[in-house]
Amino acid sequence: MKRLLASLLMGSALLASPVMAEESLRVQDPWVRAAPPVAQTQAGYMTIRNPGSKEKSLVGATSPLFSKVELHETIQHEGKSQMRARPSVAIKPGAKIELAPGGLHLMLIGPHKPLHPNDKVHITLKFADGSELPVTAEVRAASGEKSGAQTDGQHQHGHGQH
Ligand SMILES: [Cu+2]
Repeated sequence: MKRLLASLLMGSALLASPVMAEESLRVQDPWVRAAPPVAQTQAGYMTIRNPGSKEKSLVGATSPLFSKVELHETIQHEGKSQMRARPSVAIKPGAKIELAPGGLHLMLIGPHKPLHPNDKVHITLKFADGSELPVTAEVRAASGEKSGAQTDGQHQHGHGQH
């Protein structure tokens, strides 16, 4: 986790662009689920906190490794799990949104190359106010989920649960 924070901080220092009002947003634990090479979509997950005083609205994302990125939500409809696109997701001041298996996620569409566990995926989050936030996600096997609905808690990680 220390290493992750360090790289996030470095990332924002390198990107000293004019539009940095979104610096107040904090992204935690960004990861992309590994998929078989034939898969045309992969899901991206993370937690985004807004410690600022203004609501932020996530409206999309891009990645150089994928043709397109959409904002999706998995919902239960008549007993079946379905995905639907979301045009935006609001993050209220002092609140957070969780992109996690079984709920909100980034749908990464059309991979330009196969990705393997531990690969890094650069993703740029886009907000309604025109600001952008660069994120580096790590590719993990599905079994590498830390807090997903499909794990049973038997995985041990050095940094405690919050
Ligand atoms: Cu999806």
